[in-house]
Amino acid sequence: RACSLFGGALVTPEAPADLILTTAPATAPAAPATAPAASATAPAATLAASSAALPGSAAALPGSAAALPGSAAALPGSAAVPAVPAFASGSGEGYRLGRRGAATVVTADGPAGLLYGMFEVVRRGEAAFDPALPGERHEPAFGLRVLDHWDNVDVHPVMGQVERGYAGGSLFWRDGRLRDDLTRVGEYARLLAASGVNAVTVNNVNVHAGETHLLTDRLGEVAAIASTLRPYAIRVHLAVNFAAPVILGDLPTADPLDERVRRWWSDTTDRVFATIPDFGGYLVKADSEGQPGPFTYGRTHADGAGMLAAALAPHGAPVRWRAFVYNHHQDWRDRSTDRARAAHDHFAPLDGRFADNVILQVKHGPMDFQTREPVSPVLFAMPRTRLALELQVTQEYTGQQRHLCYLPPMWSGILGFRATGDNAPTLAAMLSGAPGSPAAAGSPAAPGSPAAPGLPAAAGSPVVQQQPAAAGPSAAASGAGLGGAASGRTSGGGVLSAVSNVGDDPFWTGHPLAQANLYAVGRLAWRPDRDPTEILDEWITLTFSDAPDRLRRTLHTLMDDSWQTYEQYTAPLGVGFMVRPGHHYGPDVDGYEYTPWGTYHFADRDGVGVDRTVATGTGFTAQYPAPWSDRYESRDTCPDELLLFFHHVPYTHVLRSGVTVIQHIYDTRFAGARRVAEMRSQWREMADLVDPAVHARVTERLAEQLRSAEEWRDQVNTYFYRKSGIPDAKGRPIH
Ligand code: GCW
Repeated sequence: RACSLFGGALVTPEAPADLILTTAPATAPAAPATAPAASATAPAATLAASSAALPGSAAALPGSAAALPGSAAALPGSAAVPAVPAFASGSGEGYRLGRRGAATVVTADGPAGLLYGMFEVVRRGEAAFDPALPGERHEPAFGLRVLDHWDNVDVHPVMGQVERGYAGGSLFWRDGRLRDDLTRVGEYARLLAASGVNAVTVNNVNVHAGETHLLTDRLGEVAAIASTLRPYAIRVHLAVNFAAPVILGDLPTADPLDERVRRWWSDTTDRVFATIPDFGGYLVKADSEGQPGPFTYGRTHADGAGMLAAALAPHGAPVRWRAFVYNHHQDWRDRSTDRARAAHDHFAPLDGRFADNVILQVKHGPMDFQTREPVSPVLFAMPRTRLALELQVTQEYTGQQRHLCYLPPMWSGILGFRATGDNAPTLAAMLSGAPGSPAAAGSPAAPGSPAAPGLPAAAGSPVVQQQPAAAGPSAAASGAGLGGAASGRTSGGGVLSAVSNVGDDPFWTGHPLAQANLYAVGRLAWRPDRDPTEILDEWITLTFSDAPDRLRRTLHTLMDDSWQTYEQYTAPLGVGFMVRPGHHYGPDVDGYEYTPWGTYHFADRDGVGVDRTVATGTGFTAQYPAPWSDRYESRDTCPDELLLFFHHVPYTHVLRSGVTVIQHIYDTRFAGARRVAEMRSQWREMADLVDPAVHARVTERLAEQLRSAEEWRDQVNTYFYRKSGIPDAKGRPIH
């Protein structure tokens, strides 16, 4: 039961066609319709198709017999599916949904579109069979929608089987080898396809010894995963070790300009494609946190990425090269080094020097997946480079799936950010080439929007426009292949990547409600302008079949603002971190203050925050284009929720809300912890409406969230009271 989240029961067989799935315009007469089944537990009604009504579709449906529960009987001929359907990432995924005669018809651009169209029908349930159903075209905004697993093959002594994994072990690997039984991987594929994801990276970007071999002698294990994912139009990607030619190839060097090295990569890559013809591409973390890279040989990242791109180009596949490069041996005494600057300092000068099939993958913020960060300036600094946005679904810094934290409101603010002015294209539009992103015109959107509770939107700054466009993203956004024009911005497609939050936990994600984050990331990759609340509503419908209004309302109450609640009791006003070093769970205000990682808050007796201004600080604000460079530079225009990211201010600095920084710290810590206590009682009342196992797991997590929120509240408040000597104006207990 816990396994059937957003796929769910869907089919009743052996009826005439109410539903036609086709890859070509349905020219054959539709079969007579029957009334949709009115069963509440099988909302998708009858799913049936005769071969006469489905020109070409039977052969085209990818692995459907095995893949779609209950559909085998309904989809004749699917046994003839070729072993490797011709999926190009991002191609053939669009479809039109509408009525034809008495049937609902999905007319897909290709095999993958059939699959996505079918899931759309499942999502809509009865409504998909409404005779008045309007015709609609659907296409993904992002052509490559990939989940990166930080899964280790061998259990890592510190990080375990899954680095930053909070949902048990890996779905793929166990104790140093591929799992014998990949049934769960197949179910995962269905779950991902239902959300719209089309690629998975099967191993950690920190590529240790065991994972390094996946590229060569252990490639069979990757091929087995690829076969399991393939029926759901999901391709496999591999994180590779830059030093592989030395480790695996017995070469004395991994220098990207050395001919032997280049040949090794090219031969090795040819073998990968001979084994897995629809292999998706490589992912590389180089010269970062101890991983090897081109710097060892005095080469640039463009050289390093170019070598892999050359090996992949004949196969039409990309290398995703991560921009997460910074000095992790920083000296806290050296105030001139600023980790936030690092990615831009390293990569912006290389704009225009990356090969066509290199995709530079950029974390959404300049630091590291904090609860609140501005959008990374790298995303606006490289017009001649294909860029991917990297989000983190796994909740490393947002409560580790013990805390309830629905992340799409954060992602929505990022995707809707307009860097170059209030009427400029959104980030999503820039990256995907899709013109239709949040609000074509109107109020500005800002990173870090919406404003945190207690903080009004800054004048002339952060209000996210989240109203969905009337139709899906335009045809220009249809995912083109990856081998085309130099810029992902103009060729259409684009890449949205996200670090997965899934493991072998029976609920997939540890916290059962964290499944909503996984679902939403796929949905936002199709339509970045969708309202997070609406996506949550969709997830509730699919997950809690028959959800009565009381449950639906409570889930919204618990989840809609849970990211802001988390922010309220953790690090204030965008300053970040303050977590326990190493595992990153729970409060430790000075935990990183004197470490080499470059993650400081600089609190002293007078004030707190990092001065990143041009005038007196590290100059980071200048990495943004106008007008945001100016807005961030000035305390008066910097959005309050990011104030301490950009400025060091006195505790008595008055925020737009009218309260001082110190009073804001106290007020929001108390409010956040209080809110968690309410959440716990609200959930308790759902006991009769939810599966007991799910209810029990969420109850246990909320108890821990409350304990932890109170710990955060008390440590942060006490710390700042001791530093500032300024008491809480409301006289509440501070220790
Ligand atoms: O946030 C940091 C994590 C590391 C991770 C790294 C990265 C996979 O703490 O565990 O390594 O980011 O993104 O490469």
